[in-house]
Amino acid sequence: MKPTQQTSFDKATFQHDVKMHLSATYAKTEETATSREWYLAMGKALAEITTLDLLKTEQDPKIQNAKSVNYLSLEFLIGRLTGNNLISMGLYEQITEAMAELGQNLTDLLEEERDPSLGNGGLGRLAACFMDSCAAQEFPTVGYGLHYEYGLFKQSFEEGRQKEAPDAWRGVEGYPWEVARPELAQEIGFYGHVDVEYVNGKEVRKWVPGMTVKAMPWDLPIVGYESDTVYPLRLWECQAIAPFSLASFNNGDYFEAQHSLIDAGNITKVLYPNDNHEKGKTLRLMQQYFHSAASVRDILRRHEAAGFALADLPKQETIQLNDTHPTIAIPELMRILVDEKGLSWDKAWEISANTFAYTNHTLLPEALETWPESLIQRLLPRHMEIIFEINHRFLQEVRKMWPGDGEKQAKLSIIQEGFNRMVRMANLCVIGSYKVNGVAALHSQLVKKDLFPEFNEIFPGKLTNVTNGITPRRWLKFCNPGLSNLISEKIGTEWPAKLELLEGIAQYATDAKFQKAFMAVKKQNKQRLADWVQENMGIELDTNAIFDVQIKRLHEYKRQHLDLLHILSLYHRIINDPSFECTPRVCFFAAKAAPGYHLAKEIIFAVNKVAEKINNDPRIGNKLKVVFIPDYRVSMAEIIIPAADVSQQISLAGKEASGTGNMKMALNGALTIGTMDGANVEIREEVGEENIYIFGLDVEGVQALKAQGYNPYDYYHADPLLKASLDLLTGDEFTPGQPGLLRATFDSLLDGGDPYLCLADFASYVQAHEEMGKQYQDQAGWAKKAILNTALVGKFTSDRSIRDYVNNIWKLESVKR
Ligand code: KOT
Repeated sequence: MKPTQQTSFDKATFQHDVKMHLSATYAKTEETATSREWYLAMGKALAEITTLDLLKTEQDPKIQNAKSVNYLSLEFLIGRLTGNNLISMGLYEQITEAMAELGQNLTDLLEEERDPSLGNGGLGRLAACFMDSCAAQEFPTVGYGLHYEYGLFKQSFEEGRQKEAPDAWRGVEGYPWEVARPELAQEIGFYGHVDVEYVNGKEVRKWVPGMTVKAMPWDLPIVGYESDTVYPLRLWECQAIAPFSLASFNNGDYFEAQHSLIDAGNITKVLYPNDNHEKGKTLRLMQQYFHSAASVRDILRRHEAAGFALADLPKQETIQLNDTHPTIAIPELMRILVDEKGLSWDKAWEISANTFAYTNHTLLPEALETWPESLIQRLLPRHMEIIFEINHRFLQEVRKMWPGDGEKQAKLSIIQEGFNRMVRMANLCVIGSYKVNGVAALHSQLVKKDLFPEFNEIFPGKLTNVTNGITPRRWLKFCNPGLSNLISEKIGTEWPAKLELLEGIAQYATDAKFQKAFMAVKKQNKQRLADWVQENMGIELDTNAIFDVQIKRLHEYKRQHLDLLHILSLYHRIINDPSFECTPRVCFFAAKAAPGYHLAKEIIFAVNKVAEKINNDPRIGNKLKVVFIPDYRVSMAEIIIPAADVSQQISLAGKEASGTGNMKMALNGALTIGTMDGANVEIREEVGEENIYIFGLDVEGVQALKAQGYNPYDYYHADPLLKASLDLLTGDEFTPGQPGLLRATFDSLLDGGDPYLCLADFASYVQAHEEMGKQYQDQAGWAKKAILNTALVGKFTSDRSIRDYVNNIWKLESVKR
């Protein structure tokens, strides 16, 4: 094992530091401090250790001279840091003891931390897992994101309807793990015009911004697992440049002077709550440019400080774009190289196009970003010129490849023609990057075949796959200590860093003693979740029931309403068919809907209303319960995932790029019921088809059905169980005295055309559930399958994803400290 903090930890010093922070930072004595203040003081004391290691890593010449990856993402859904960092630092036990001696219970203190919810869902969480894996394997990395004042909204339910509240994740006291780096602040411009000068007969164009703000970086420590390596997650906060309009201040117009402050603060005020959907708001583009510009400048600053020539940028740095959200970094780098550094266009392009790489996370048309040309022109006039130039040169290549083919040109052009001309960010990304990857094998195939077939021809070899992964430190070792200990007893303690080793427990899949122990851990985890539900929602659950879980953003393509239809079918059969037997189950949902996504909110309402009725209906008893857990977030996932028996991954085939919740639950011993979509396909390959329940149409089946003309009424009329289930939504069964309240969901599935083919997949979904329910009655058989799921999903460690990026895209070396 590598030397870690563990070896140099001094308990007395640490305890002294905690007490010092309690009094000096939080103005409390040991007697008056609350749990929250103890947590804050402990966090500060720990952060002192990691900040020191962050600076040492940053200043290590080996790191400065090595090639680094810069991960640019508008979202990093990191979750609470304290527990995870303690595990990485190897200090969990020592700190438990140190705090106990101060009269504090570590588990309780960890509960005081608010989740930094600086992301919406899969894309942001992936960025967080990737940071963890880069640090664990010591691949030099800087994560660049935004320091939102408010993270993803807090969700509550009022009469079953979603309500949103702001998420002030830093509290009034600030977040103990973050440290401001004012010496690294940048100035970022917006608006203005382009000046043209002639120097030695050469045209020099220069952007003169009309407004300037300050980008203040805050570093969060990303601690390498069992190593002293700490990389920064650098989050930019927008501030006004001080002194703000001194003139108007002195004129006594205090409020006028405050204006610039308020406007500047707006840019990083709040995370946009859209997942897999782009709304095209000006402030969002400002966020994107602010993030890109500050990050690119910081990268160049580091590069130049280490003494490297600009021409060597691709040798020293790679910039990974997490979807198209930071695409404007491409014209920004070009602008700096050409306008500020005086490089020729060709030289600048060679540097830029060999520095950027782009990850695509979605095929959904509504999520593919386009921005009005007029908006970019106004906000970033020089960038628009550069985009035109990139496009002009690229279209020459297109004409060479497909002479006279106007259609191809129109399709591949960065500019989408029309009354309002739009800039297609994905096209700019593909043209301006040296590699483009999808996030699961199936998704990457579809990227090549359906999304960018012509780009795949014109740039052979550029499009590739890196299957997503999850960090086993947070998603097994930390969140499921029971299972972790059981695994370590059998195969030792190296598995969190080498997840392939889990295969070593496959040999115990049929060992009755191990099966019992495995199921006992699952039972404990189910009890922990049941206790949470009892305490927070007042619903009593039986842990002998199947815990069936669908947790993810609410989106039609993810088909939470198909899950609801199945629940309605169970309700219908339990009540109407005395001979119907089913294994008792608890159906868990957790999901936030984008505040402007009407149907998604209606689906939440429908599930809540159905749950209310079912949970209180004596005819149903313990056979079926439905629990919609409010305010889904990373810390909630850490309780739900270890307790799952069944993992629902039921998106329409071809729509879910990868999914990562599927990996987390399989790793924690849940059996997947899922479609042939995203990474489900690869999970099936790993665990074997007898250990997963696959149902529904595959991508070809979907395409064929759509081509033939899909009519949901055909299914509605042909299948009495489906009809009965759907019809339950039209009356007042779940909304007594108020018929029709759940119509929106019903309508979307019939008159609305059922765009995600729920009705087509219903029968095979019900059948898969039946088989699974029967299997659960055979606990030994179930345990075998569950153990094999845990044992065989080692591929999905994000360490492997990162090694794929390193070997196939980033081409960099690990640097041991
Ligand atoms: C959001 C806005 C625009 C474009 C894409 C997104 C997006 C995609 N947000 N989350 N995703 C998910 O990314 C995950 C990580 O790759 C995938 O596992 C998941 O399938 C995507 O839906």
